[in-house]
Amino acid sequence: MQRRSFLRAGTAGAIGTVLGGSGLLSWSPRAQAATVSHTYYITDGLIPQPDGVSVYFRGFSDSSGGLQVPAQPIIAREGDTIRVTVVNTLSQSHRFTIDGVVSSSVSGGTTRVVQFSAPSAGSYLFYDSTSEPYNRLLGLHGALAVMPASRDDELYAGSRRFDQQYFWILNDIDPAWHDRLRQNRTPSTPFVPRYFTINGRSGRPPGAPGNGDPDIDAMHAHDTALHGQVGDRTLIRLFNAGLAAHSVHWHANHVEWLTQNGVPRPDVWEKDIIYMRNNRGTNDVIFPFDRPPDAWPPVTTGAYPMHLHDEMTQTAGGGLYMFGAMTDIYFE
Ligand SMILES: [Cu+2]
Repeated sequence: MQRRSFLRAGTAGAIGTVLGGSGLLSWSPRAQAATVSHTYYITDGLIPQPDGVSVYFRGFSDSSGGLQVPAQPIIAREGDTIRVTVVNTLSQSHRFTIDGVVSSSVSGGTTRVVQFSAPSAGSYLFYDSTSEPYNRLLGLHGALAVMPASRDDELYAGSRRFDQQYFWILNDIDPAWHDRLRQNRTPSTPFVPRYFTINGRSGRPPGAPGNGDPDIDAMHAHDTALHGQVGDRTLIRLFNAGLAAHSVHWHANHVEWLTQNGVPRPDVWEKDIIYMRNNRGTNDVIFPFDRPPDAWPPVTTGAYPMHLHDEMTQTAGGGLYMFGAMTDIYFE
């Protein structure tokens, strides 16, 4: 196996702009610390859901005319300075927050440069903490990965190693809440999520509109579906931007569970299901792309699912099955 050092990341649903494709982001180790810059435009708009209903979202987008949920990830290294320019195109004030690292407000219609030192190696959710949790649920969230200073294949110095990495951000959507927030009013009904997304998309099973379209179908999206050959150890940085806790289940292999909510686990367990805490829970795991041990006769290629084992998340619109938070794993 050829060792590959690249990151898979990409755009989610976009409105009024051409999707950016899979957006493979290269990463290579460098001798010097650097300033990593990214500009986000806080925008809003409607994103169609699997049952055809268009729901209001806000996002940290790559252009003033687009809408991206979640934001494009930021990748930095320990020692770097991270410089995020936030252009708030909306009229209300919003924030750029990473818990324990930075929190800066950006008034409506203004631009603010948020500069901070990269925190220690690991995975971080950035989000708008204004009117928590509402703006986070509306889509104002994204991921920051900080690589160790000296290596491009470890999660933190001395961790188990990987060959490629992905970001999976989960969210739960209650359209009644989103509609209420669109009117700048506070939700007054219990939280009843009807859509469940991974990197902003839901599954589209065979026969459904959008099936197989990587811009729409979470089972085929370039930034969610895992692709690898046997031995291509794959780090997955998982984030839960939503209000519901989840149980994440991989088929084919167990994952090596490295961290939970930002803390390295004392023992690396190999598990097929892990718990995702709600409200900004995180996990880092390695999907090892080992030959699927339970297959007979033995195989080295094939497609397997990753889905959540809390059943509501596998539906959309209150019952459409296989239109929820799931993706596929391709042994190539
Ligand atoms: Cu399963």
